[in-house]
Amino acid sequence: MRLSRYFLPVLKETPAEAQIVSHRLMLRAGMIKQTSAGIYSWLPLGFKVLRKIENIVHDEQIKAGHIPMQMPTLQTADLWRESGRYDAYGPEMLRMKDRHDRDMLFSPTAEELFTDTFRSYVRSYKDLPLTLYQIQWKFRDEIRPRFGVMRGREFYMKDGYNFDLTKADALHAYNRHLVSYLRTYERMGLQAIPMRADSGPIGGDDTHEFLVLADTGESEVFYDSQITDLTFGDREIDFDNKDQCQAVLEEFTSRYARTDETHDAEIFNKIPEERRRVARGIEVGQIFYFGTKYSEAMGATVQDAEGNVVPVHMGSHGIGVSRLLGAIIEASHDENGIIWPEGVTPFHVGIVNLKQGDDATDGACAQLEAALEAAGLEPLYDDRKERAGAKFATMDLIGLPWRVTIGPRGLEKGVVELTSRRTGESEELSMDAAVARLKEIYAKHPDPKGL
Ligand code: 5CA
Repeated sequence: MRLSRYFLPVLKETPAEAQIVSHRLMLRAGMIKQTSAGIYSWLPLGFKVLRKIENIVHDEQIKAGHIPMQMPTLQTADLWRESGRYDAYGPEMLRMKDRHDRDMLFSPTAEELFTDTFRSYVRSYKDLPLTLYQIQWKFRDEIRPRFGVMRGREFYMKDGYNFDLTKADALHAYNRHLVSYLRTYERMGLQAIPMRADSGPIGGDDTHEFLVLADTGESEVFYDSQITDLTFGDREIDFDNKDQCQAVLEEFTSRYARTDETHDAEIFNKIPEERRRVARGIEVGQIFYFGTKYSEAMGATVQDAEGNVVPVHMGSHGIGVSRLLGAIIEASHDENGIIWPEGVTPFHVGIVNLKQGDDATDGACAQLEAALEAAGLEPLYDDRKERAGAKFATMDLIGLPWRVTIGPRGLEKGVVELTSRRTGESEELSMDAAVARLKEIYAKHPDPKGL
């Protein structure tokens, strides 16, 4: 992509309405545009990151054995009356009527619709276990939408629903989700800590929220500092192996980590004082086990091996896909702009031409662009007739993790300059060596396949 042909409406001024850095940077970098309170247009750069994040979520869900599908955003109120949530949900649910005066709503979550789909087709325990999921727009008429995509009214969520014969099987599904979420967040360069939480309107007793530590987070969290030493890393996991998944759950919940909703000062104070942490966090996901709450209310049953008709055990599992952009930026930025982790960057590398219009530098930039593309990488080439300083400022703002700068002086020596956005360190090397280095870096962060 060439910047002269792209649509990247960066802002010079810092937007006054944005209170936190991720919101400011997403507006300034031309990633999103507010269209009304808590509702955003996703401009090309923001859309590109959103898609990458979505595709990582798909990759990891599919690896865990979960099956993607898509539900409508508009649903009939009748389904929600069956579960009792139509009246219980309150003003966060956006309700509307169609032309026949039928009550409709914009889905804030989809337990009812997935349970209805299940009961329409599945009759036998032999078809279990089953986990279906979607990545779809949700609407919650939040009383205080704020912080950009962090607390939107319309937001993009992955929501998954497991259907199992027994509680033990459903808890294995819970653990599978926990493992797949740890992998998902790490692939995005994030540490998200599972913390015991409250289940709210979804219901059930077992629930963990995944929190990214950040001063601007909306949740107060209490944890033992040893929990932050844990990483999932590149270990192998067999998602069908109950013991393996249970062991990961036990490991990642072996230290005190709770949100304020479930915080217990008595237990917390038993941790050695130097390890006690009170901080803030951004909730980027939540997993629930709620047993037969929906299956009993809605008649989602199967025949077991003895021929008894029994309600299935269920849970639901969410990832805040659009919120993740904000969380990643909160965790990874500096005073000049965003610093994308390699796993989610919208373009792999920026090319800055220091002397636009000069045949030799223009030619070298085009050559590098072609070589990077041939290596399977996606460069963003700043080919505008701008000062070098303005080009660097744009690159720093939009946060591509690597930049190659090409100018006449370097070309005389046969070198280009490769700069890391994170460290600011530069190195001069031949064009071929720069391509080889970038290829090597991104071999560790393959682009998600997605669906
Ligand atoms: N049905 C369950 C699991 S699929 C559910 O709705 N869970 S949830 O309410 O916890 O939402 C899942 C995730 O969506 C949250 O962890 C959070 O990351 C994200 N989320 C929730 N509300 C918003 C919002 N207003 N704006 C942006 N993201 C949100």
